[in-house]
Amino acid sequence: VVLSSTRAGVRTLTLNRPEKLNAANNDLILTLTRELQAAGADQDVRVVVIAAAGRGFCAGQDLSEVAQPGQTDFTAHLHATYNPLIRTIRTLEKPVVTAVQGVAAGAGASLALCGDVRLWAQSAAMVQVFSNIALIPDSGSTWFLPRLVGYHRAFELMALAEKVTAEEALRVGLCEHVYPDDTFAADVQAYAERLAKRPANALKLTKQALNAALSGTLDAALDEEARLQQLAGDHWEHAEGVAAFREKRPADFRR
Ligand code: LHQ
Repeated sequence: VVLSSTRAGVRTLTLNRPEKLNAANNDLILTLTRELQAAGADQDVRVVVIAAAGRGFCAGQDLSEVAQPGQTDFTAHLHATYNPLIRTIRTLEKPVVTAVQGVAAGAGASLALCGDVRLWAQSAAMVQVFSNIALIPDSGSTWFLPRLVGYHRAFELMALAEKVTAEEALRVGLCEHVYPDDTFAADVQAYAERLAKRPANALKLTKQALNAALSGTLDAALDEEARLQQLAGDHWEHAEGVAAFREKRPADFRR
């Protein structure tokens, strides 16, 4: 259900249930979570890409595998599957790129949004589809979306389940770049390789600082910066960056 490959420090995890637009069943969610944890622990992996096979990115919960309405323990299901997945991505000590090449719906939209970098193909789209089946957005969408587009656009997208095109996504900040469909995989790999050449320890601490800052006060963020800056400054990467600057050469952070 999830394919894994590694090239030039980039681990690509590909959702692989294309006939169902990569709708998420337990197997897919738990396998992806395990693969992310393995990538986090692998010294050779500097960047993780979550990609998808076929014409959809992820259609959210596989609706053919949920129990009859009224008989599902949604709270337990979220705690056991989607919530650990989203937490794993947000706490992974490496950049996670979500490469969205088709429709990202429901929990699949949440997954698309929660990457550190979000790259979309021209034909990609996001739908906060939950209200179509009279559920509420989950898997982090209620946290991410209003921070990206503001409360009101988030509410409208959630209430009406309208498709957001790649053009709008780029304009409003739901993704960082949009690439042509036919070169998408190569463009994603090239972007991820650029990221893989950056200082891994500094990016790890940057992710940690940003995550803390997003849910804290300015005072707390200033304190956290001061704490984490020590960890960055004491690392060999900092010495290499400064030496490279003085010697007027590119820094080599890949050790
Ligand atoms: C699917 C699905 C799907 C199964 C397309 N399941 N087969 C968390 C906790 C617990 C429970 C509930 O949920 C959650 C969080 C959630 O994610 S709730 C939201 C669940 N997802 C949806 O409601 C999305 C349902 N799908 C759609 O609205 C459309 O399929 C989208 C907008 C994703 C794509 O539309 P199209 O491009 O027109 O494709 P399609 O509808 O023709 O789908 C292609 C095939 O994929 C089709 O199968 P078939 O055998 O007819 O070819 C669909 O049945 C299947 N599929 N989504 N979630």
